[in-house]
Amino acid sequence: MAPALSPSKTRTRVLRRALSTGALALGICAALAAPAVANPIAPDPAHSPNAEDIRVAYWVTLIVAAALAVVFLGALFVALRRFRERRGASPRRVTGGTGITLRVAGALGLVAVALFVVGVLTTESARKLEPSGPDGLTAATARHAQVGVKDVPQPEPGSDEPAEGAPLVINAVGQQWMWRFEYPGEREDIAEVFSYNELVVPVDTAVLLNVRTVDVLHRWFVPALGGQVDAVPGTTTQTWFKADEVGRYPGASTMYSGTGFPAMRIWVRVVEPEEYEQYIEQRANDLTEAQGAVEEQNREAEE
Ligand SMILES: [Cu+2]
Repeated sequence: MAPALSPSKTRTRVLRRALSTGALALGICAALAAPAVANPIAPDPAHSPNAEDIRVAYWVTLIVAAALAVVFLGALFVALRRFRERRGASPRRVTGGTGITLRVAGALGLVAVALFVVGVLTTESARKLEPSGPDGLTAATARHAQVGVKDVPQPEPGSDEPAEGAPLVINAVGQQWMWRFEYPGEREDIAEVFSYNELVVPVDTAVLLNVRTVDVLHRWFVPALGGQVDAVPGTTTQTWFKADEVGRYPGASTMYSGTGFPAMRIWVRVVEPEEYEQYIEQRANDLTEAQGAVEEQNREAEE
């Protein structure tokens, strides 16, 4: 006959069984959910150097926070077990001097300072525009960038020649409730080439966005291509990206801007440089044609 277990041992056994059943259930749920959500705690995969910086900052912060949580909760459980009240004995009194307090506070302070430094470095790196790569559009229109510039050759003062690696400068104008994209380049018949909601850009090319709004506050956010930036009435803000892969990246206006806000989506279609140039040509022809048709109608209306 097995010896009768003490009540505390029975309790430990029940607790252990409950914990392992719970862990098993969680594991099964995670395995089943995995195909649906690639990684539920990770941000979208980065497809631009600045988005990569943001990812690094995210993971460093998450891992440090998780490690601290594990260490402190572990210490708490150990302390609870070790110093709990036992039958027939009074709990041990434990006192810690200022020495241990200062040491723990010092260590935590160092962790906080280290995180702060990582944050400053990654933010600075994410803000700085990188030059276009060898597979990008080389005939990019160079204009002076107001954002910090990381090794981007600036054009000679007074020169119209674009510098190598210079960014493609595009206006992203928010309005209730869509985005209008204005592409660089002189045109004869139309003021400019523009598109709505879908921005088409060449791959491996630094794209500098002048973000504006014609009405209320909007916010630009394409997670795979960098951080969020506000479109503020009366001013121009800038952000940039350099897409590393052809594809279509979704984004959204992430600031509530009125009843039509949910429809205010963004798509960035990244294509090969030749395809970009074809797109701009096609768009220019379509717009010229549309403008001609409108002028024709106006003339007819006047007659
Ligand atoms: Cu908006």
